[in-house]
Amino acid sequence: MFEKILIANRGEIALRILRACRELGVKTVAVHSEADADAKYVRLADESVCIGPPPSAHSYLNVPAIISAAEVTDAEAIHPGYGFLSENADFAERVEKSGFVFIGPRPDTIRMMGDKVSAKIAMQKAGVPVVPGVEGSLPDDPQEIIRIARSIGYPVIIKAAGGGGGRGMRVVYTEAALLNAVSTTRGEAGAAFGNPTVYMEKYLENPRHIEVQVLADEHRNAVSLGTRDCSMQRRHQKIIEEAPAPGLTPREMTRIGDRCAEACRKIGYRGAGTFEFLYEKGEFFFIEMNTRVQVEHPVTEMITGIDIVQMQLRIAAGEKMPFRQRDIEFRGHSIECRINAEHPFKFTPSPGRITSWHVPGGPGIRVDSHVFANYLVPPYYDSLIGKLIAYGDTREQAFARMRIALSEMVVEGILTNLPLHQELMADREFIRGGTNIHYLEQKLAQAGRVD
Ligand code: MV4
Repeated sequence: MFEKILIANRGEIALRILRACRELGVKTVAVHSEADADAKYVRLADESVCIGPPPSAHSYLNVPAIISAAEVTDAEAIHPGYGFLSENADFAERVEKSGFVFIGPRPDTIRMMGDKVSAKIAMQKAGVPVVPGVEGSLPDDPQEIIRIARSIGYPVIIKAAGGGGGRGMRVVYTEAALLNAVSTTRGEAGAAFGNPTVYMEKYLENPRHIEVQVLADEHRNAVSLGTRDCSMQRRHQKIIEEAPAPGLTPREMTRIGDRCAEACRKIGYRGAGTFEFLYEKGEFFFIEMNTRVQVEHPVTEMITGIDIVQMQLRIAAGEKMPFRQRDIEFRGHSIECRINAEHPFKFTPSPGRITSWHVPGGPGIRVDSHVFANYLVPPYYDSLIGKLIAYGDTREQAFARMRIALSEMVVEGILTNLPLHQELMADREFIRGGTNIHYLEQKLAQAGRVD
């Protein structure tokens, strides 16, 4: 195991990584912006280095500053967390070329998954079900584009190869709208991602967003840690996640999990990863792969008993995973509510000083947060201030515990989305399980709460 690693992130995930390090006996270096100098994880870290002014572009995205910090502190490896540089293949490459271990997949794997066209082709080749349609990028020839759309059948969706996470997409319902949509998406993709490549898929109208967590080591062992349902989202920001995805049979879960683990072996994947699927009418369709630890990883930890962040470190250190697929047991149900510093129904950010902070507890409750009373939520970063995670033997018990936890939670001084969570945890349809990716936006629109 490493002696010392650098945590190239902030907020709750920096604290989460720090805790994993402590349990493994690994020393930590926190890097922080000027706005995060008084953060809890900075205090708790063995060493800390200020890497620049508050804006991320000058601090958490400042590659030379982060590499220098690793050099001066003698860190052996860098954990990128999520967001920021976590899926930047050039960063992973710079880290390795500078003689450090990047705690994540190989740079080439990150690069392949960053290009959504090559990711899809690789996964289809590796036996993962993908959205029906034509693989590869769209040609320039208008007649060819029209022919491809006809062969897929309307509605279709045009996506940027360099996009992902909901950026650079356009749904097309008629042939009349097709060519304009393609050229607009191309133009936007070129400007936003420096890559005008686009591809086309059948547009699934009412899918759920179900993902599969995997872990793979450098000794040919790859396992699936089961499914998560992340359909409760607004504008591609997830707000509630649960594991396992409700309503799937254990058989369905094993089947898709095994496909993902097998694909990891085939492509020589290393580390933690997530296969994102759209799920409609009992079928899974791969859309993207995330090559980082995700915000919602705790719900998987709760139902498997596996510490995903510790496993990332152990895999990066070249260790063999201490379990095989048959050793992994799924037990109970877990749900996570993301607590954001924002207006609960308008979703405008609400940074500022938290004057009081009381977190829930009791059986089956976990709180992942870097926040404390008198903490100042900076305006420069995303609004996530913590995650409430509930576990239960059944989905009903996990939900009941989450309702109690939400009722105990007190945050004063800023606005949070706690009232929205309380409403959703009492929502009939959500309680029944299986609501799709449009559910929250439709519910908000019906209540006249949209913008
Ligand atoms: C789709 C789709 C329907 N059909 N692809 C949005 C995020 C990006 N990861 C892929 N996305 C979608 N791709 C096909 N062929 C609908 C979405 C989508 C979505 C997906 C997951 C979670 C939330 C979403 C919200 C709107 C649209």
